[in-house]
Amino acid sequence: MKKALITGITGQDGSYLAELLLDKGYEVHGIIRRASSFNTRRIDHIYALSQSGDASIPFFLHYGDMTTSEALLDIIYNVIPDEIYNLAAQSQVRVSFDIPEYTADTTGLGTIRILEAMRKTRCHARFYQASTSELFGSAKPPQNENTPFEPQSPYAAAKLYAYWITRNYRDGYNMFACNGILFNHESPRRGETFVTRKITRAIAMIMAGLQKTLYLGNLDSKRDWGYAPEFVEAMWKILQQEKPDDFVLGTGESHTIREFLDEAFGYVGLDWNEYVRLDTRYFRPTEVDYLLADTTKAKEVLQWEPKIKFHDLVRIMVDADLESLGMECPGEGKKILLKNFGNWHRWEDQI
Ligand code: NDP
Ligand code: GDR
Repeated sequence: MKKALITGITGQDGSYLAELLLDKGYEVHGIIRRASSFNTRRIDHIYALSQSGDASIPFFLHYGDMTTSEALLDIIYNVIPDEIYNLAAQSQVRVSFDIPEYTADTTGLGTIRILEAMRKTRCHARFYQASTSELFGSAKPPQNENTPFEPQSPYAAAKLYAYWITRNYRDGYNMFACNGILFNHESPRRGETFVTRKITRAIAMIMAGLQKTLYLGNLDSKRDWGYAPEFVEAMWKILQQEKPDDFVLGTGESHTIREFLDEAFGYVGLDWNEYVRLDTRYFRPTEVDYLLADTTKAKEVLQWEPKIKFHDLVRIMVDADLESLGMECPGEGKKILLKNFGNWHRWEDQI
């Protein structure tokens, strides 16, 4: 049985990746950080299954923090993983302007702490680094593996360090270390402060009569939004290749925030102009205007191409947020998931 270690397992991607790897027969270990309130809601259903005595759910959690090596080293030494997925990060771009030093520590130095822990413990695991389209910043679209990086935030600058140190350890120490340069990917488990989820959650709250106004920032930036479960599958594929390499992953479709509002509010028959107000707090000192993935390499080498694009993604997210408030949903998103993946809440339904 292969063993995988996931940092950031309590996040959107970590939770989907844990499910995928368990489905593939892996023993899954995850690093969580101590908090005064519960931060495991995205993986509680997996934990519950693992506690039920079902031997097919080998799932283990360890306390650690990316800002210090102490636990990271011990965990890697004791678990001896075959694959490490480094997903932990202070991942909010706007917030990185408020806490740049902490962001550099977690998102940038956190990566070297894992790589050094691997080196010191002679761990030969394959290593995946969660790199990002934010690295491209103001570079002209479409962006691919050869596009020069022009980071536009403390978050992106920290990820730039992580990207290069991953390549450096690959070249210098012959490690199987890879970067997945992922464009935005969303889901019903997306953090509530990211713009897509903020919008779909607000729609559900408005429909339920619990919210009247949605405050947003820049509506003109363009993003290439995909569906997170498909992207974690590509992370795994990257580590199954014969040689370590870096890959851009996205949908090849880009839309403005305005278009997301049109699509999401339109889906439930509302006009967003009646609810959305601008709040300068959500503007960034420097913005990334236009991201659009050129995924030629991923298609050719990984044979990976996402099925879910903008139109379907919006429906999946709005349906899920309406359902989570106990509201009736139009149901197109549910149908899309059933058609493409044969399920709706696959893992949650097993509890
Ligand atoms: P989330 O913000 O949902 O999850 C981040 C994870 O990192 C959480 O588990 C969080 O723990 C953990 N974390 C944060 N700080 C620390 C710390 N100091 N020590 C230990 N753990 C910490 O991110 P996503 O799942 O969306 O993204 C996963 C990774 O991929 C991130 O690195 C992100 O930057 C990157 N990425 C994401 C993209 C996207 O569109 N989603 C696109 C490209 C890259 P807690 O739950 O306790 O906060
Ligand atoms: P991003 O995602 O910065 O692309 O980073 P986010 O959803 O935060 O912003 C996307 C765009 O929407 C604009 N925007 C707002 N954003 C937020 N969060 N809140 C608002 O109210 C709002 N109004 C407008 C932003 O200005 C921006 O242009 C995400 C994260 O997951 C990163 O970790 C990851 O690396 C990148 O995607 C790829």
